[in-house]
Amino acid sequence: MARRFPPHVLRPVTDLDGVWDFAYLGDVEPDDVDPATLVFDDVMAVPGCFDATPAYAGRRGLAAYRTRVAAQPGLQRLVFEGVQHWCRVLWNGEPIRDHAGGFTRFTAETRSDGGEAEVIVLVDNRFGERSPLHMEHFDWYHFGGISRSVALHRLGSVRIDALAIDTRSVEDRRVEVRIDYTADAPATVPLALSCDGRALLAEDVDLDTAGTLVRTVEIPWAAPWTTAEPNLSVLAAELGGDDLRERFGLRRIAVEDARLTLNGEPLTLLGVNRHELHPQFGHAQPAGLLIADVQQLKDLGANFVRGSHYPLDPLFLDLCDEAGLLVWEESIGWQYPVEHLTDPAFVEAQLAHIAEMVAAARNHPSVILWGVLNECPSWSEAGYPVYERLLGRLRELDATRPVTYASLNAHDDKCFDLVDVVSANTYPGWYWGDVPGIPAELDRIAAHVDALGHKDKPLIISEIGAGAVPGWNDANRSLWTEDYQTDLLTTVVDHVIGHDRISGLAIWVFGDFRTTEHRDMLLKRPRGVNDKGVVDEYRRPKQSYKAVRERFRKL
Ligand code: ADA
Repeated sequence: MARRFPPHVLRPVTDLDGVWDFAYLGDVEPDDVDPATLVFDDVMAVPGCFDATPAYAGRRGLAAYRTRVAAQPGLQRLVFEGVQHWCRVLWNGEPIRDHAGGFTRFTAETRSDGGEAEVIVLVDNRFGERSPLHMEHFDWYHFGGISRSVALHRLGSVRIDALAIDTRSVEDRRVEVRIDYTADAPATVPLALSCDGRALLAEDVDLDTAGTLVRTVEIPWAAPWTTAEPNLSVLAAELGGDDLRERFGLRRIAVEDARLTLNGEPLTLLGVNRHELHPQFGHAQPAGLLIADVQQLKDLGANFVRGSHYPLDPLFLDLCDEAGLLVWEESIGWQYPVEHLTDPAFVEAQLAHIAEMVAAARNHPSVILWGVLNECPSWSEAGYPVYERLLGRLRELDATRPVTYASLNAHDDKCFDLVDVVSANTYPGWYWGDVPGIPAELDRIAAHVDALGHKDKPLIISEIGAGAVPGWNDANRSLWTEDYQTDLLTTVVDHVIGHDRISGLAIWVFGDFRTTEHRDMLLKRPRGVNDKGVVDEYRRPKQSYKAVRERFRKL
């Protein structure tokens, strides 16, 4: 997998990315598949999305991927960084794991006697009960496939399952290190911590069959992580012959006087929402594309990116760490109806998904905010307990970052008391109202939030924008032209920059992207594309890009 540091040096890991055997099965239930009779008559890229290739464009159904691996005797762990959006993993024909939900890392484990093994992954991109997190009406195209990297880890008798590094004091260069482990049997084994190649600690520890080791260490040479100087360190843990490395930055994110602060300095967040979609690759994001996106975000003068509306590619977060970009990382969601939001099966699936999101992203200094449930029923009494549960879970998993969600309509929202940061999506000048009315509407939102008693919470305009068909201009500067989009976005940016109450802006959206096949939505999306991007789906800048860039870069 493409990362910017090696997570393992001792543990044997085989990268399984490449070209796998492929069979499109279509309208077949996973339980009815006999792996012995599968005919693999095609090939597919891993990572990749099968329905982003011309041969399978538009297909919704079951697909089978196959590869062969060299196993060693003992415990084998397959690590999937993301599969869209339901899958069953089979090892030599035996199911070893089902997983629901795209965009997050999960593992599948089995014991092997060694030798060659066949790995089959049944991948389902249909909507329905098996995939409660994904719904057809969402405003993006749900591409299917093994969309992120896969690796095979060969495990010994002691395993480091997670390594969390939290800054405890920037001034004292102090971090807390937590190691989750499992072991075949209780044992006394050596533990060593090092950072940037320098030893920090070495001792013997008594292990149970599962547990967490917590140590606090000082790293005197580490400089703080800031947007201007994104200093990073790599911490390595070794335990009983196994190892895991994580990269982190010394930094403290907090809410002070209605602003988000980074190491005590107030932040003004200026940026964009960003989908991980591409016409040719679907949700799979080649490294070159991620690098190009980060280059463009920096060129735009953005310091902030909201990962709308699901957990982002781990390499993108690595690149944001290095570029000093600030990231809002959120769990999957898009206007779930109340009945769906309150369904216990959905809540359980969200809780599992949130845990996977936090596990994968918690050590990235660029991630400054956790979010949930974009534009869901935070206006309903019934929705309140679900927001409370999910936001509460985020806080339990990580007390070091503020939590938020993007509200569909700030004026009738009922859940703002549950967040640290209030975030409002709003489309004046597009779905309603006009461009000259935008400043008054933004002020009205700010006044309303204050009147509700949330004066002390930072306020972010988490979405605002207008559609622009690439290259479309006319003398009337009318809806769908690049001219209109430019007028709207410059009005927004000019009003938000220097605003005494609004300290964050995420323009909707960075790049154009394919929308759902749902007819109601297609009728509102020329070319089947949500074209509110400041660049098109191939990242070619529109007129608005230049205008926003001029303004963002002044800061
Ligand atoms: C909403 C939603 C976005 C997108 C946007 C739009 O605010 O959160 O995902 O659908 O509207 O383009 O209308």
